[in-house]
Amino acid sequence: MKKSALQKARASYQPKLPIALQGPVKVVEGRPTESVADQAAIKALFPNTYGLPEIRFEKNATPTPGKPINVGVILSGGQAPGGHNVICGIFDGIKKIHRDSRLFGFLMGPSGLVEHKYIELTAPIIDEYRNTGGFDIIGSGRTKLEKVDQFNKGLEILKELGISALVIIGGDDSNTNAAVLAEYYKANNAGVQVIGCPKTIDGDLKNGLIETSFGFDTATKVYSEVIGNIQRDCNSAKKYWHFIKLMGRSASHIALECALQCQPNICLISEEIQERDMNLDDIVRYIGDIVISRAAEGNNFGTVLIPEGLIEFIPEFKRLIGQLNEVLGANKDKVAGMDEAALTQFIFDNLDQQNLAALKKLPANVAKQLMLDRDPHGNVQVSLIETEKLLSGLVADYVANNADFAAAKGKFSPLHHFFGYEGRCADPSNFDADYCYSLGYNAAALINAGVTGYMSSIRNLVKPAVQWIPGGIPITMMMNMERRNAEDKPVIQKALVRLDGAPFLHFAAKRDEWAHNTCYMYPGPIQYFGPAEVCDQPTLTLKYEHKDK
Ligand code: FBP
Repeated sequence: MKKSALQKARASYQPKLPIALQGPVKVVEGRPTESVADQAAIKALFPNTYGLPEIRFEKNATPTPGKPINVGVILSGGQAPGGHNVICGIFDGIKKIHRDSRLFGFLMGPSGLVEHKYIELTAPIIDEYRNTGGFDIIGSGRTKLEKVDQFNKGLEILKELGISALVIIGGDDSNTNAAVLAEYYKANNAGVQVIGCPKTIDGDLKNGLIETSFGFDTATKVYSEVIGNIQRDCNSAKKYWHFIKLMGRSASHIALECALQCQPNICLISEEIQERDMNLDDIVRYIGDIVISRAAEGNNFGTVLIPEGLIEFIPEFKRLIGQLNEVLGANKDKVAGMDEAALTQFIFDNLDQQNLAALKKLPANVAKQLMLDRDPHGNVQVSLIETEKLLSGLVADYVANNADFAAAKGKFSPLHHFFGYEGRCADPSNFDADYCYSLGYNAAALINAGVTGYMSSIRNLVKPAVQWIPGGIPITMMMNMERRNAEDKPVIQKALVRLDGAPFLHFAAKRDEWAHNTCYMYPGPIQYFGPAEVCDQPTLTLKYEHKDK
């Protein structure tokens, strides 16, 4: 395969490892853990993997002889920069334990395990993918691994290949499934350990012990570069309002991080909109009033960042989506064969008046999207909803009817962007390259320690990589019970933007100034080579959160 100059130079980058993982390790066990909520229910569902202690690895003076291990790996869900380095870290980690260890990659996500589709990841393959973006080494998929027959089908191939540990690299849903699988294999003495790794550009798989998910750093840096470029264009021509939707299925961490990096005129934070019980008209008024006041200063331009998941947080639409989920979840078999017209009618007949009114308020394409398109986890496919166009259209109507805007001879010319896929497969930043390699290497150490149902954890991430703290967190510790598809399920609690957290508070303190003055920042492209203060900086979210501690 022909390689670009950067690909060639980047291939030889040696990711930095925490000092504790650079040689033999010893396991330090913490106290038994509890789940974040619903302890009795989670304990009953995970009798074999509940309450396990946290684990920390420390440097050990004496090496212990290791045995060869066969390990399987799965990439699950949306791509995130650094996934290949997790796999490289696992490979190098298990080879360090014993040179006869082998790594097998299941193809196209969890379905590869169930359908017995795999390849052996050998050194030449691994070397092709070091420090590269994408998940193409084995592919990814969104099949939900949740049924006993899937677990048993998976076990057949694991046994056949002599695999005694499986690493699932995924987001909150996939790691929830990893915990369920770990419990099942433990309960059935299957002899297979299951380890999770925290992946998602959305940044919402984090808690007191998992500081960030991998990919968030690189993806937000890519988006911030482009937002900065748009802002410079916008400030040069001074004639467009740019409505920029940013990925992040539910949480607004990506939008918030990009706002901190770029200082746009407006950034909506879904969690705040929900907390303040703002409806669509309130949001339009908020944006419109800023457009009008900037027009009064002769500034008919600006930038608006919109989190992808916004619609689900506007209380009137959240209620609607909640009832849609209930109705469709409870009637799975009935609706399965319906055509679009029949399904629409079924939904209209089953929604209450308030929710029907909310649905009818939306333009036809958005309403259709809410009703018809779901992913395999039952989630609304928010990335397909064009909220940026919905909002700019409503803002155009709002300012057109405003006397001050007319008196100022204001102009409103919106342009639309959606940044998501542009960042998901970028070459990992130094931070993600190091973090991912460490997560993988650490997963190998967890396997060697004999544990199951743990998530690979690397902490102290605002410090240089050598000072990072490796270890493992029982996945059950992050769980609570939530309503999904009309059923109560144990799931990892999603980390939404905290309105009392330092990143949001910093943004909230500055946003009025950013709205009315033009304070744009231009972060520029990710730098892979150069001084650490340019190349190795973590996200501002991580920095502010650490200061908060
Ligand atoms: P994960 O939660 O699986 O990491 O996916 C993140 C994400 O990029 C979201 O931001 C986005 O809503 C979704 O994937 C889009 O997924 P797809 O490309 O499968 O439609």
